[in-house]
Amino acid sequence: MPARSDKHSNTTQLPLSKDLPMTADAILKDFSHYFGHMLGRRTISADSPFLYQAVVFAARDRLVERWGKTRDAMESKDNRRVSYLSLEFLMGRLLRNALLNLGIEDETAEALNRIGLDLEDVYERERDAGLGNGGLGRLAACFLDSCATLKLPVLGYGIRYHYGMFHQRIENGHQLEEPDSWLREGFPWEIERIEFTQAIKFGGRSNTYTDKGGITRYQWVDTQDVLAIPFDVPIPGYENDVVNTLRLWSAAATDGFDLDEFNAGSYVDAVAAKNAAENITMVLYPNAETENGQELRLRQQYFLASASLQDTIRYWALHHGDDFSEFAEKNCFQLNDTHPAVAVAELMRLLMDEHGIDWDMAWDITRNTMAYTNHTLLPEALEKWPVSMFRRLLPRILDIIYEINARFVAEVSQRWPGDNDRIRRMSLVEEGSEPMLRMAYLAIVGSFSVNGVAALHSKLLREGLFRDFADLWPEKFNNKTNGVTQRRWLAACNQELAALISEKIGNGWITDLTQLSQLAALADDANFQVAWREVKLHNKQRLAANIEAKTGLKISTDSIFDVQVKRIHEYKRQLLNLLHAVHLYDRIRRGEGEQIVPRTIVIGGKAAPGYAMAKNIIKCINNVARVINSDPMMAGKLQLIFYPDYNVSGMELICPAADLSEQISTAGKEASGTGNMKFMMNGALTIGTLDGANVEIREAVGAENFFLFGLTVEQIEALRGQYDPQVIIDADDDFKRVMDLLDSGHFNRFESGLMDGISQAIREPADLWMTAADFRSFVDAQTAAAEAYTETENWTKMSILNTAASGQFSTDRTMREYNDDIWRLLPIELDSD
Ligand code: 26Q
Repeated sequence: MPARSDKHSNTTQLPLSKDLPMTADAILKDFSHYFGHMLGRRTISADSPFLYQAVVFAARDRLVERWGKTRDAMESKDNRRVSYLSLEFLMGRLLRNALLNLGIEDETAEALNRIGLDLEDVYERERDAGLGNGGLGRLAACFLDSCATLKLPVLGYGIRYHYGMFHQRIENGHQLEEPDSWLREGFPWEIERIEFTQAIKFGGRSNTYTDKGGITRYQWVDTQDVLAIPFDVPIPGYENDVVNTLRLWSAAATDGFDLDEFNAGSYVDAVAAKNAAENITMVLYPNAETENGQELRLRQQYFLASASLQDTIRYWALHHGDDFSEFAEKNCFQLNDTHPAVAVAELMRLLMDEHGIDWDMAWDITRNTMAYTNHTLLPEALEKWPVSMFRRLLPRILDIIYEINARFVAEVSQRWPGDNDRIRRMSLVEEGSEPMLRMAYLAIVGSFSVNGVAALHSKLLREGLFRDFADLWPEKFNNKTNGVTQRRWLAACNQELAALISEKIGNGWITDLTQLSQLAALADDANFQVAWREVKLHNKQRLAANIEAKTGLKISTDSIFDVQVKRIHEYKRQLLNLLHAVHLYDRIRRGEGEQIVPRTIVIGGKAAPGYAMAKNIIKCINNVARVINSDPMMAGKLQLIFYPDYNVSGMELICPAADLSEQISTAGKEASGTGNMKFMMNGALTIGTLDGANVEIREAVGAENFFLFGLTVEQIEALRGQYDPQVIIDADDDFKRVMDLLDSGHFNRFESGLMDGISQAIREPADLWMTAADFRSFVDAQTAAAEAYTETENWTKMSILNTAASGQFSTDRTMREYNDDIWRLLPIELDSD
């Protein structure tokens, strides 16, 4: 390859040697080199972390070659690119996915086989990269996989937290949080790029001066700077030689960090103070949507936004110097919720203060590059920051937000003269004793696109939460229904089903999931049904073994696997699921055991450490589980399992094994859901409300293949104010018995008062989640599901039809829609194409 140079930089490139072969021989040779020479180990024992690391290095070499070629292809074209800004990337394990996408899973397994090792054991050695809380973070990870597969030039920007999502341990039924030191044995996928380090400003004050041309300019001075060091993770596309990048920023103190200021005390204290800087990327906030206002969290947000924007501008300057006239045509920043929304003001600052651009042009550029995705309908979850905190931490950014707001308010009053109420509602600053900045409004005002994540959610955003803004700028608002990547969520995690499907319809579905619709023609085929059931049984056996290893409980694979796994939150209504479990327990105890279809209820998920009600729900589930699982009357009929430390790897075992997927949130509260899609793809039937993407799932698969229950959004809203749960309970014998059992102390013999909180929550007329309102229709839908399960052939048919109808829930489709409507990117063209 010829050395290449650039207009604004004088770099040349090291020519790469010949491509590494993708054979078992070559992989074994590289593995041996890394294990023996680089890591300096001789003893091969199955549980050594170095084995795993050496396998990764052998795979990474092959990724690095393709990575370089992808970068060359992008740089030679100067095409438009997208930066996906997200505080969370919930990647999980990377090895199986990388080998699958590189097309060398068999070769690697063969190489390891020759030295008596099992690739599956090596996979198990990898720790989850748990850099996210749940849906929003996992969505970002699925997006990266699909963008690389579609060859879209999308760069993920995130934070390299030292501690990811906490590990959940259950002790006496309580959740205990343990730190996730996922980096302790190293993260062999990453490459540190110290050459792209950026300095991030905090504190200080904003200062004006007059430049040579007599123009007033602003400077942010006397700051305490923190360094942002990027670590790159390769993101391979599926068998297409594209490797995209996830760039994760890590904080470090500057060399001269504050030594002057702290020298007054002592040198050792001053050096210790460096810790404060490095704290920024220490830990992922494991928050519930509603916990807000922590200063360190705001530092994280600004740190990510500033580092990523500076990195983009650094790259821009390589090719364009200080000419920003085409910047907006060539760049787009997708904001994953409001978490990085401060980027709107930071881009303004960089363009004006550091590159001398005037307000109007800077604003034009900003508004044409930023796009915002909303992920919540809960009004209390909208991010707000105290103005006072901004003034202290980010004074120059606050100036800019005030100026954006002044101009925006002028625009609103021109459109609706005298409508002061509207101005107060729409202002970026919420007035009050402690004035607050409304980050969602900043994101809307500063973006050219605002999208929701499911059809219903986007409609409710336009008509409810963001109605004033949709009146002003209807063209900004759009929907992009979420998806999941079928490479991880079917091909990799359910290899037996994947093989069965490919045997019948070929493997085109791996890159075109709509091809699964061809399975519908086989839904009645008796032989195919037998094979389909056999795969499900194997997956249930695999999960049963995993549950036994984790909890010591043996579960029956003949029973319906009825699964609800997701973060614990009142709106997701794990409590409703628990009420049903208690109802089944009560029916069996009152002698209806013969009529009960054997069922194993699995509930898993983490509670935010500060969310007392969610933690109490976990404790109550565990208490009820202990009573049910130790009652001989329940044997062979009913089991209740709390799955501890639910995470991405857990879901990879759970979703292939599920028969019934619980998607039971209060209508109008779950923005989309993505677990619902993973279950459907793997042949589970859904029991669910008309909420989030459930609506589209039901439309796709047909009402007859979906167990619908519960009030609609409209009915929920109509009921508010006159909701009386006690009347509902009193009118329903089954419900009354369930509540009596909860209140009697039956599940908390030596823990008096334990159930009071949840019992009161269910009886509370102001209960936002209206659990009692949906009890009866939920129980009826569960009965219908159980009956349907006993008709084995028809159940199998419905299961096949669910997989067959899941084609539209691929993130490949989602990414195409983002690209058609928002990003408008051209695919990367490799030399080999
Ligand atoms: C807030 C304040 C302080 C610190 C952290 C946070 C915080 C962190 C994570 C707030 C929200 C989140 C995560 C939200 C989330 O996962 N939302 C889910 O996004 C999915 C992808 O679009 C949807 O499918 C789910 O419906 C939605 O709940």
